[in-house]
Amino acid sequence: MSQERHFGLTGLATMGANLARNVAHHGIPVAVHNRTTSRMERFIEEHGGEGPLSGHRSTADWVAALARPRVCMSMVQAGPATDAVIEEILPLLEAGDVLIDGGNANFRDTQRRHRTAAARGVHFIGAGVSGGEEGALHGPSIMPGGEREAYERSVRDVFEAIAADVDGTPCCAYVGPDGAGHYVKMVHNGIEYADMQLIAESYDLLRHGAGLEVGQIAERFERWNEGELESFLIEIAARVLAHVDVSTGQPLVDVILDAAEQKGTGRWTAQDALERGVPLTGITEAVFARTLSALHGERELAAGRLAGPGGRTVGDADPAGLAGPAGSGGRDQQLADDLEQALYASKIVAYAQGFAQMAAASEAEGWSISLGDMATIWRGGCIIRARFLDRIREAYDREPGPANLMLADFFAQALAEAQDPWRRVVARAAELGIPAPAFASSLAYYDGYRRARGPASLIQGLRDLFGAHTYRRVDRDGVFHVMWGEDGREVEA
Ligand code: NBP
Repeated sequence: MSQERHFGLTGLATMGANLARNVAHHGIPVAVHNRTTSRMERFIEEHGGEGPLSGHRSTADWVAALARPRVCMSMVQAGPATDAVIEEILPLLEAGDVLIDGGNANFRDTQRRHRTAAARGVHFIGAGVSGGEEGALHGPSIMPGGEREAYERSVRDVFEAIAADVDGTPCCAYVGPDGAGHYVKMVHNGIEYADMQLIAESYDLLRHGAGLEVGQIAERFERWNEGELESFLIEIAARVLAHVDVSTGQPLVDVILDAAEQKGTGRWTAQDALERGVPLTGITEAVFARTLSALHGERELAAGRLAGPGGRTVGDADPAGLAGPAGSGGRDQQLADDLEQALYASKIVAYAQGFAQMAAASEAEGWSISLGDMATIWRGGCIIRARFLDRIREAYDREPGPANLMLADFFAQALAEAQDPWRRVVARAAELGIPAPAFASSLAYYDGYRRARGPASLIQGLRDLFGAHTYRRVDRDGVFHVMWGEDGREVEA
């Protein structure tokens, strides 16, 4: 039985290959497989000597190589490919075996697959894995969901061994039943969208509003990375901005087509928020900003037609449609100085919204997700790892946790301190005609959330007039309607 492997992995593209290597580097025997055999053979040729790795040509041979109860992981493209793999593996497994899907599955698919596997007595673990190819190899953040007992018994040791580690704590924690792990991974990716959009808007405002050169912006990001904004995304933003294109000698950022692509997890996060009735403005604006960026041809047409501040349209000499503050070509030191705090405040809002969404889903789906644990496992390994996740963890570790992250003392104070520069940045962006949808929507959310009484009373009045939709009153219980077409008297509906 010494030939038997403890962990099986199928799908040896970027993520699967590096995860398999990571597991093997920890001395855990891994059996690997890939639909296209040549990819598996190449993998074994290049990495077979790094640890206890064995390659298998057929799914049946691969499953047979695993010790019972078998623990096997699929790391293939999300969607139909994952279904195809599961369909092939399930009949080969026995009751008590564990099947893990580590792809970026939609959590509703995970719930369905969980039911299918459970009908055969197989434990299904839907695990979100973040960190990209480097994370997969050196320590990702892992968000496993499914049957807790099976996870603890058969998977936990492996995942905790290969996950990133911050202060001795692994960036991996059981999230909750069925689709909870993939749900949390989806929100993680949504927050990543908002984070990246805020960084892109900061760059745009520093360059075309404050008048800084690309290299100066890279230096500024490096400096920001030494303070409250310290995070992987700020660090790599500095690297990308500092990079010079070899063939043209220009900053790389000037030769990359400005049309952002997406694989869908941001859109899922926004769709889920709409369905649950959770205000998720930052992430949703980030998704829309990517879709607007993709309308490249239309934007080029519009650039010469639609006027900006001062009636200016975009000319060849000024492709961004801007020439520094108020078109003067000069420096706006105030804007440059304000951006750090504005970015920090907007980032707090993006995380507050994402955590509120996870809380709402946890309640509705009966998952009992520990929000403090989620902040803990995102501190390392994943794309949104950031210094202030420690603060988020502290906020949710208190009992009772805050209804909204913005209400935790530390963040309420941080937002209060940041609000003046934050407001100036949003106002200045509007004056300059530089789009800053994530900054502006975050501020609007903050202002909307802190209003005890807002203008929705008028919306209710309008709905009652045109559609007899009724309204509730602030001074007594009941549902009311005004007889708009008659004498205007109020009746109880
Ligand atoms: P891809 O998402 O590009 O998937 C390629 C793998 O899927 C290959 O092994 C391919 O096999 C296999 N595959 C496909 Br496509 N269709 C298949 C089918 N019908 N049956 C069996 N295998 C099939 O790989 P990746 O970028 O390594 O990502 C793997 C998973 O991890 C995805 O779900 C992804 O969303 C998730 N993820 C990716 C990242 C990242 O940074 N890339 C980060 C976090 C999570 P073949 O070799 O035979 O074509």
